[in-house]
Amino acid sequence: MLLLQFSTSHYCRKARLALGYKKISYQVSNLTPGLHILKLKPLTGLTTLPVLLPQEAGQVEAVADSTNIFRFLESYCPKPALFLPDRVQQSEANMLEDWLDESIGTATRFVYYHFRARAGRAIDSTIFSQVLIQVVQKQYGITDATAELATRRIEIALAQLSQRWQKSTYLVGEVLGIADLTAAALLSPLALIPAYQQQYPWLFEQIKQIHLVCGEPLPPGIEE
Ligand SMILES: N[C@@H](CCC(=O)N[C@@H](CS)C(=O)NCC(=O)O)C(=O)O
Repeated sequence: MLLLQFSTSHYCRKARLALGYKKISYQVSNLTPGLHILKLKPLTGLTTLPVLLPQEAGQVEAVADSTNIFRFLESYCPKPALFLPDRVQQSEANMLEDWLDESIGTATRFVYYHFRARAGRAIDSTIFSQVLIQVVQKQYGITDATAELATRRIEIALAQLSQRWQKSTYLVGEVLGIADLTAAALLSPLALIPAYQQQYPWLFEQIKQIHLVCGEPLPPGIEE
């Protein structure tokens, strides 16, 4: 299998966690932001990464979107399961996964790039990195005001996740599932922001444990 990705994308990390959890061997191809559209549009009709190419007879050519990649991997390799056998619990996990994907992953992007362009500039102050950050900020409309709204959304999300994770180790049910992997990947960029490290140590411990279970290298800002 081949995973088309941006190496630093938290949505691509989400797909890698699932591949790792299921111990599926795969290779990655890192696309260049901007030029990625030339490859993706004809392949999937979308412009976003990750995209998984199963590269096997009898399988689809390409699976676009991290949520679809979860579904594909579950049917391709059912064990270990990422979907819960209880339908009600899985429905709750689906809802959490969608909320994390559509709302919280985006909010993390806003807070992270806003930080990287200002107080976190020293993380990588090269012209290339700073130009890329400016392009991302323009593309998504990241400003002081929109980053502030995103910060509030993350606060609400972390209150919800802390209740669930502290109650039972997993967000839904008694085993690791799609909601856990999604939260671990999509909140991981916050590890580079000192204020989050100070206020939410349990979050980064949980992200670390999930990465270890999945055999995925730890995100920047989280140490062994
Ligand atoms: N809902 C999508 C979101 C993926 C996404 O936003 N990917 C970003 C990288 S983090 C991307 O490819 N952006 C490039 C673009 O929109 O052209 C998923 O879960 O796969």
